[in-house]
Amino acid sequence: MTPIWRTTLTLAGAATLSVSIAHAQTPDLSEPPAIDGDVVGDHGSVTLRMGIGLAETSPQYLSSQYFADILDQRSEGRISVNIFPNSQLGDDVQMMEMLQTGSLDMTYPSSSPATTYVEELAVFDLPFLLPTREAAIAVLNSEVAQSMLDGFDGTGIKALAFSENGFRQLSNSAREVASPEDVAGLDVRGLSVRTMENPVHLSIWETLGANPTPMAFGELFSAMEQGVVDGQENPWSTILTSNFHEVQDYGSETRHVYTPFIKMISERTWDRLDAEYQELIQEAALQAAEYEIQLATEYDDWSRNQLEERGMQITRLDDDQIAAFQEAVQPVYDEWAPRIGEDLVAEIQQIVEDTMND
Ligand code: TK8
Repeated sequence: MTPIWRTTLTLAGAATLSVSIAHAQTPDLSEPPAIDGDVVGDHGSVTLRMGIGLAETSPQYLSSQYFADILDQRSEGRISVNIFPNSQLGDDVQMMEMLQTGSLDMTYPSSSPATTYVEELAVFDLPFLLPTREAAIAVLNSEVAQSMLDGFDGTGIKALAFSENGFRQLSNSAREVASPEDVAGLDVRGLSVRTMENPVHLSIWETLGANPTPMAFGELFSAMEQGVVDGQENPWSTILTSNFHEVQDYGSETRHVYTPFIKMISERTWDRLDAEYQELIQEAALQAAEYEIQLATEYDDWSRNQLEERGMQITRLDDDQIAAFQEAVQPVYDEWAPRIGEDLVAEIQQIVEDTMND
């Protein structure tokens, strides 16, 4: 499945020539870690249906395959996972609701739309809170993060593990963006930007003078293609593996938010499983999350370079330019930090600081 770029060259006085340029579909990726650990006892056959938002080339999908492989091998084929990519079963919000009713077993949404279940997760939506991947991972591994996962208890959803979606970058089809003023558009209208279904994200883009529209991820490509919105923000790997460059000319390396993914299972499904199967699924979720972070890391800059190669104009922002964005979104902190909890924000900031001082 090599993606092919078809370019039509018209040679003077000659027939039209169609040239295909093959692009690598993935970077050089680490092999998944060897699967070890005992085979679990026979507690019957189980098939888990798992819906995800992203495409088959994404770290989200590739790590989900690894998750499925661990369960397959360590149960001698008794636990199988069917992965449904590309939001084909629904978007993040819908799939979480399906977990609650038991009509879907597993999903892997961003934390942002999950704030309706666990409000504290909104701390991840605060702009420029997590400056480096190292800091982000330290937060994901912290006790305070674990208590957010525990916060799902009783919602009908069991949250198994955090993983990485990644640093979000702005893309759009209207103009180059290097400053908050470019977002707001001084002489022209502000950019219309699709956001995740999350109030902090709405607030970020409103504050920057954009015209934000919350929308399901699965509807985004055609919304951009039809010009319903000018742009969106997601990690480079998502922009690439979702082919957004086909409908987006400009990218800006804003890194304005780092959002995690959360691997989830329906409590109805969970409660039906034997304890030994539960333990295996929990362990596999953590191993797959770790592998995904590695894949996402390998994808990140590579994806940006691929996008550039495929014709997207990418604007890299220097420290001063990032600082200008940071300053512009300060009102988002003033509004949201008290609502999310000043103590929680301070606790996360402390973890970040500790990683910077190491
Ligand atoms: C995929 C989503 C997506 C997220 C978004 O299901 O909605 O923009 O970043 O990747 O979780």
